[in-house]
Amino acid sequence: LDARPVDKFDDNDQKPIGHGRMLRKEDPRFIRGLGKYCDDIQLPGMLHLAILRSPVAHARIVSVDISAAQAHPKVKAVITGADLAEKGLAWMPTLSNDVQAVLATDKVRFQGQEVAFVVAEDRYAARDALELIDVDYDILDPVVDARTALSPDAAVIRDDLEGKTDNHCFDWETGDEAATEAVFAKADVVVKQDIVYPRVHPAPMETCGCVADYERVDGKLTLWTTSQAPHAHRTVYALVSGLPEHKIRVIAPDLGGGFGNKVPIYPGYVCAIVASLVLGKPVKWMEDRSENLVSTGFARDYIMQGEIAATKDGKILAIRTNVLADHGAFNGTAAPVKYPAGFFGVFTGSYDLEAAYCKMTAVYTNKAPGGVAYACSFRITEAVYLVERIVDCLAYELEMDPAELRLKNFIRPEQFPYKSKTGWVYDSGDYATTMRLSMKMAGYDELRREQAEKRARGELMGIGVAFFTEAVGAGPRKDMDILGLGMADGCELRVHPTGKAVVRLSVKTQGQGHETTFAQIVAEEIGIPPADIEVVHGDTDNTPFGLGTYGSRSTPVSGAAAALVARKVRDKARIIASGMLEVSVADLEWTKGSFHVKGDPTSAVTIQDIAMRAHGAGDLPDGIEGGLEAQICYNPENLTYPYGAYICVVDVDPGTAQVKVRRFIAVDDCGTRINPMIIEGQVHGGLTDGVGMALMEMIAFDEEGNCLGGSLMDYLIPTALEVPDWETGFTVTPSPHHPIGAKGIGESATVGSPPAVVNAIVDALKPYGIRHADMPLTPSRVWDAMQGHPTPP
Ligand code: PCD
Repeated sequence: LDARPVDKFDDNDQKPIGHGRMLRKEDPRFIRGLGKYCDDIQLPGMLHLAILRSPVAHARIVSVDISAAQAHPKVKAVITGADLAEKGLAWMPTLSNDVQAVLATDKVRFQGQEVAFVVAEDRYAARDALELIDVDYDILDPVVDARTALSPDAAVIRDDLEGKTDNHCFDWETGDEAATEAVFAKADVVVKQDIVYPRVHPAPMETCGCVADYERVDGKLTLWTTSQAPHAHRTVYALVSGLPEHKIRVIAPDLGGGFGNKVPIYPGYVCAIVASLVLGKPVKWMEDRSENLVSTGFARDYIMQGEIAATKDGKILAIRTNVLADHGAFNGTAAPVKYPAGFFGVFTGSYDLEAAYCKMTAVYTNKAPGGVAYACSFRITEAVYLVERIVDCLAYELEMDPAELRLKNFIRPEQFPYKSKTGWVYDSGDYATTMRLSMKMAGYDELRREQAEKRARGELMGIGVAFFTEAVGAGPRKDMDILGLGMADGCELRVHPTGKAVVRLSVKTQGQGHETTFAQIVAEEIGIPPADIEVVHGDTDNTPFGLGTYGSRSTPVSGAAAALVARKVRDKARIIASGMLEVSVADLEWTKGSFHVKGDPTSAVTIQDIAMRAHGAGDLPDGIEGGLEAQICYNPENLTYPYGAYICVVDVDPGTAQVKVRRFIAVDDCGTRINPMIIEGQVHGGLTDGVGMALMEMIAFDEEGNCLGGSLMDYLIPTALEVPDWETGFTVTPSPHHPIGAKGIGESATVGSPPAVVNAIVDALKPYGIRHADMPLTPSRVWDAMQGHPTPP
């Protein structure tokens, strides 16, 4: 392993970007178990924190008796909501300008809510002591179903908010209601369908946790934490705690997956900080699996009604939707402030429409807070599911082939940049080419013939088509901020005297390979091999400010920053080279890794020569300071709009209603591809996620508000057994405004695959006259659908 070449850049034919199989720089440590995660942090004198959680969904807290827990010999502190309230720390802001209880004071509002915490000498003692705390709860009626949350007799969950008399959270709309109504009125065909995207959970392999270490002498707080956005978290801690920001260092070490779960600030982090401040000792808090599933950011939970209007020959005219959004007990959505429904506005999909309108109502319920963008650039997953399902419903009613229907309605290449009817400016695309490639790879016509034969024999084979467009790469900062922090990202590049470099990022990899791909981007621009470029990330003391990794924004925003900072260094290198070669700057030509005098390739200086010169003795050209480094902050001009065409083939067993995903063809277009192997891995992971959501994942609740998905025995996530060998392909349509033309890819497959799988299952069930069934399509749900029973709410 040690001898393994990290990359083959020495081979001069290989370009750092797009290099076929460049291996990941981080993998030698990961595959040998040498990654360093939060729970690996061990500090002298470190104490352990455990959280007491509410067993019920809705109750008034009558009393909390901690005396027995305090008496436990290994316990150092027991803290309740009342203790935090005294210090003004019982409530904290959420990322969407709501407030959330750090520890409950008045009421508990969801099962699993934080009620008190214990700090002890070891993890076991801390957990044991939780059992010694006696809480008297006065049980209240829980509000579990979003559909009845606004009924006048529903208990009011958020009576902590002044003047609150119902469970209304917010209203939101986009598009043109009247124009849409007019188009619907003249349409030949209108199809309406209720569609639910159930509550699911990101469930990363590593749960959330932290180690807080407050040094009383120098007043410095170091927080090792599972954070996808270390800089933003640091600022929030500074604002809330009053600790000076330069005295807070947030370190996100290796993360065992994030998937949006590690974007919010959870009460546990705040508890650990408080504990370290109070005790003057390092304090570790790590969730267990159930705590993660029951209490941390969920995703989706949208109850949607979709309507589509078309001509009888299949020209789609308009889409309209009404959404009821379940936000749980506190609005913990992580989305840019101006977008309470995230980027749901892209529900018009990849189609050229005359009009569109969405009306949304969000409600509070007695469920865990969240609304995180689980592999979904802020609610795009829901939007894509809605449009791709409703388009299939239209195909069903018109008896048209779903691929043909899509091809007929795509935004055409010459229409880009395309402004959608809800105001989004799609940067570039050639949808029909990507769709046709996926059909070719699938052998689409042959599949349809096979299906017809099987249907004649009573076999249930389904072919599902989905085409998606995402909007990823938040900023631009004029439109987008989180808690007032503009969505731009910094990048710093230093080239050392010997020509090795360090690039410092504001984004934070969670497994997707930034240590490799950002080195590739810089290598492409300044010609230093990727192996000679160290990528530093996840430490606020050692990286420039920026808003972090989620919504597939690292490549669109920080990737652009990395390219531009490298160009800035190259510009300086050019001036130094002109001094070295004693020619004017205009007479120099750049070939990968060196400058030479035009027309004389032998008179070259390499970037390494220039680096030594920049740091060496003697004069530099006028006005040039020593050193070879630069820093920038990149504010994206627009989002990037990756897209893809997915085709799924399923077989449904008519006797057991079990679904087998037999084939899955995914053709993605993320513009310029930096590392094809990593992209393939991202797509494989996302497709697996999508199959999981379509077939088995759901965080459900019983009528008392008990979470039924609190373990991996109950919340089923897919394994290699449930998924086929993926068949992937790609087209390349660069983003016109990104310096290297790259778009995001990390979430594409999770966004695009659920509708492909569901469309395939519904297609298989066509002989039963079924037009729609709700996820997750477990055997029992498919069976019910086959018996003509609608999906239960
Ligand atoms: N790339 C390339 N090329 C292109 C693009 C991209 O190569 N064109 C690559 C890069 O570099 C990186 C990846 O790929 O590495 C990705 O990217 P992006 O798309 O940019 O993204 P990011 O930002 O980086 O990341 C993020 C994402 C998300 S968002 C999610 S969910 C998930 C994904 O990522 N997560 C994860 N993936 C993954 N993987 C892993 N392994 N892990 C994890 O955790 Mo959210 O919002 O958070 O929900």
